[in-house]
Amino acid sequence: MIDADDFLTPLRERGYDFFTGVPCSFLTPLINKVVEGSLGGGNARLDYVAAASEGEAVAIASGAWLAGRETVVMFQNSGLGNAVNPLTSLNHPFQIPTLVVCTWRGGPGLNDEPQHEVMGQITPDLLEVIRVPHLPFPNEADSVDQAITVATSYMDKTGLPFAFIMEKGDVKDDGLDAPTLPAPDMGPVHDMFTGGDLPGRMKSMEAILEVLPDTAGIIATTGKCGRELFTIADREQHLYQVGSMGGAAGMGLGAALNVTSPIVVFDGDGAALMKLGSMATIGAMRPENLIHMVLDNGTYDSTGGQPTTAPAVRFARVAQACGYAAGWEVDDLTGLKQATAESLKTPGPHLIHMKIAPGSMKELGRPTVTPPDVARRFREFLAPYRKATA
Ligand SMILES: Cc1ncc(C[n+]2csc(CCOP(=O)(O)OP(=O)(O)O)c2C)c(N)n1
Repeated sequence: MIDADDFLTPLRERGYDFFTGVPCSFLTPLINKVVEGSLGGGNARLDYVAAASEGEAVAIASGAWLAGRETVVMFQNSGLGNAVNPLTSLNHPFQIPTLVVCTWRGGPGLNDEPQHEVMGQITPDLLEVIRVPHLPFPNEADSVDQAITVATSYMDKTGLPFAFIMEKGDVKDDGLDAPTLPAPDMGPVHDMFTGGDLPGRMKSMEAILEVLPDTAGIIATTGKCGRELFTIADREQHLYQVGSMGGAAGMGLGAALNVTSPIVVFDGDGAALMKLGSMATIGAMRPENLIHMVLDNGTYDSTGGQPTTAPAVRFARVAQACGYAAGWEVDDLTGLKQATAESLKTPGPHLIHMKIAPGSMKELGRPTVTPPDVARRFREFLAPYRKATA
């Protein structure tokens, strides 16, 4: 058994000071110490984002890495299932590393709850299947450095995640309580819907690009959105998020928290619905430089136009209820440009709900630049705008 600081101090010395995740009772002593550090107490200068799901945590950490941070994602092995999609379709293709601390409920010798039985039996195997190498969490003070060295050298060499599997009692419980987050004020929603003919996704993105400054980083959701953005222009400030559907908002949050330049997320309605919890995380963390655009065609356009449930959803009002600074409801290019310009001028986070027509050009290209190159050039693009970390 080690103290939380036995692990956190050497981690911080190697630059790992951005944490996110979802709690597990086995993680309590570690996570509470991180939360305390993120709020300025004890082991100060750690950042912690309380994610709504483990998959979102992986996306947030990826965004933070793009903004220059070294990251740790902590969760229960139940949540490893939630994280499989981004670990395999975001970290792997883009070669984005993160140190995973995954607990082992239902592990050997534990008479645990029935819901942990299967995952308890397969946790190490599942990590191997998804190609995340792992070691037992270092639970003796003199084994911590060596374990961190193995993990970091693997991540440095491959650009891929590495996991520690934490068992019950690995970290001493010092009875620290984690404080709750403050409730943000509710911002306005500007209803600028006109009910006229809807422009398509491409025309809408072109209109937004006319307004955005060159300092803005843009993260485009999976499917045709990224492909269309690439077709309009391939620039270092564009990140085409192939895979990890629903992860664009989390990635945008992780990036926005760590840079001063505007971060703009081009989300789809289907993708936004898949990880709607991200809106609560964004509202709570309140990055002023984040503009979350939901390009809502009411369909899963990229997979053949099946209906989404978005016609029932006023995304800007959901965002408002989640604590965004402002929401905008637009359905024409004039309103879209105006909402974008206003969002750049006033502190966010902003959600712009843009209704668009389904469909895209017939011969749509795919990014010819590889995901690892896209990630690295985006990271370099953001480098001059990194916030100073203590
Ligand atoms: C986790 C996951 N589920 C399903 C898919 C398949 N898929 C790729 S794009 C897409 C549609 C996305 O819809 P939306 O976000 O509304 O964007 P649009 O295609 O309309 O631009 C789907 C279902 C996927 N890539 N990942």
